[in-house]
Amino acid sequence: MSDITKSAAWTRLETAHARLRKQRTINLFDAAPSRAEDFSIEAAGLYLDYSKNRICADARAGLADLAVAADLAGAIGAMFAGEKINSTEGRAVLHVALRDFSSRAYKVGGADVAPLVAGERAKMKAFAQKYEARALTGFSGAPLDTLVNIGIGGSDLGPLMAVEALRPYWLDGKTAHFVSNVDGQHLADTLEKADPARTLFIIASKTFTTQETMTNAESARRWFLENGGTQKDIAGHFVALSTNEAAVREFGVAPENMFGFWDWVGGRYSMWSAIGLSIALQCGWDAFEAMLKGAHAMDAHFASAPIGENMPAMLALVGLWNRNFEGAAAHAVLPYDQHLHRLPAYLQQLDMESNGKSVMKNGARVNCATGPVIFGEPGTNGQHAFYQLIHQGTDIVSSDFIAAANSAAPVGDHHEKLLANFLAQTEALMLGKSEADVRAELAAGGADAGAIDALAPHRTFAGDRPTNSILMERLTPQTLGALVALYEHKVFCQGVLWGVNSFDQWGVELGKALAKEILPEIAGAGRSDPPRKNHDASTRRLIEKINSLRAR
Ligand code: G6Q
Repeated sequence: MSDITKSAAWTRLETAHARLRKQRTINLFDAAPSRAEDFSIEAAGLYLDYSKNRICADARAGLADLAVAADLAGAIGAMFAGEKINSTEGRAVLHVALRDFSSRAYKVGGADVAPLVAGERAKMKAFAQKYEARALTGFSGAPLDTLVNIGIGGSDLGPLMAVEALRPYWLDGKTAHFVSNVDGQHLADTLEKADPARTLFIIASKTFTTQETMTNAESARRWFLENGGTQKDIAGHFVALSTNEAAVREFGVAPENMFGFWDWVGGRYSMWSAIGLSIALQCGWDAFEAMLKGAHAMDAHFASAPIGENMPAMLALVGLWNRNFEGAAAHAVLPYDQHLHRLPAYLQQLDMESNGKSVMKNGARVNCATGPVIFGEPGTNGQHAFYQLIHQGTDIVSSDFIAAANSAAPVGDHHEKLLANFLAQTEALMLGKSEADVRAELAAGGADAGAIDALAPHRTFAGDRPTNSILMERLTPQTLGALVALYEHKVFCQGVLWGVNSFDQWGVELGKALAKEILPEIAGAGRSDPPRKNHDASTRRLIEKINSLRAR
């Protein structure tokens, strides 16, 4: 690992940027007639067009040099080889093993983990098939057909996003709910709709110690016991997804109802493991397996394609260009697909928890900006909300536009309109609108000179706002798997380039510890005269205020 800002490639990129910043992106198309083709990549059922970013062939060559300087190819090899690349936690990072159905070995500490993966997958498959066949019955003898997944962060966002994305694949008569927030309203609102006799609770927690999840799990168990279930019925209504067998047993879930995974599966990379059980139950095993295979197709491309033709690597490099050279501190994810409405939230965690770091693996401070702020909403909704800032704000925001050419639910000409918007936005963001064009348009509309002078600055768009377009034939389990794997590898590549560890999350751990410390100071259930700790004056006063409001 080296500091890329000290490399010759970085200097080359600075020179390229000084030249490019005076140019219009559209002029790069005039200079290179095959640009749209040259600046696009097709892999695993996805098509990426990155030609609407302000980079030229020389800048792209500089980015490829940067990948060499950071030994990106070596890092990809190290990940697939099971090396302990999560250095601060001493762990391998092998989510790619979870979606490989070949006989390839994945070694962790010398032992092949592929048979473990296959064994757990077989157990999940048998369970999912029983659920699909309505052969899992509850305490009344009725089939279980409602699942409540209790988990948070990596044990919630991926499965929830995928279940929403695969709505057309939902099995008849099945319902899935996701409870994550420790705010009791989340659980209460969910259980209001649930019939205990038909409900399967899935307690999803890698550590099985997370405060929010364990609190929700205990309250769910209490609700179950107060609403017709008995202690002996728990075995048939509660399953656990975890790496912590002892804690699962202590909670009261029998080992046969536990689906395991391993420390080399990071929380935010875990939807392919047992953590994805809710996807397999709600959408069927075949859809879950197809999603894994779609991700594997992207893995195979990622592991073998040269950097210049490698979709995740190029998405990462272009993202780095926008972040470090164009100064884009925020990146929007804009799926033109309602079923992908949780994708921005999912990617927020994937990207910001992975690369929201300011020291390199060797402990030295980074010398350039790292992960951007990720946000987004489905198009076209976002167009009527925050796109204004992307078009005309003072900051550069880069964006990914994602669409399927065909709809899973064609209604009239809705999809054509959706696609027209998808295309119009990226074109407008690149082209902008010159003041001369605005003036001509106003004049043609009959505006007088005074009105033209007053309005022209407001209606002028600078353009050159960088965008990527990601297109697929349709959103299926395969293309969803490929899309998520694309982003996982993009984030990995950027982490390698910036020299940070993308696989730890000390900020999350801090939050977990702090909330536990402060809990005894909140007046509530059986607590009075709470102890005072050495807080700052603002926090102390807020605690007093909360406690006095709760005492009324
Ligand atoms: C993910 C993070 C974090 C984690 C949650 C839930 O990479 O580590 O989001 O997934 O804190 O943790 P548990 O699964 O252990 O409950």
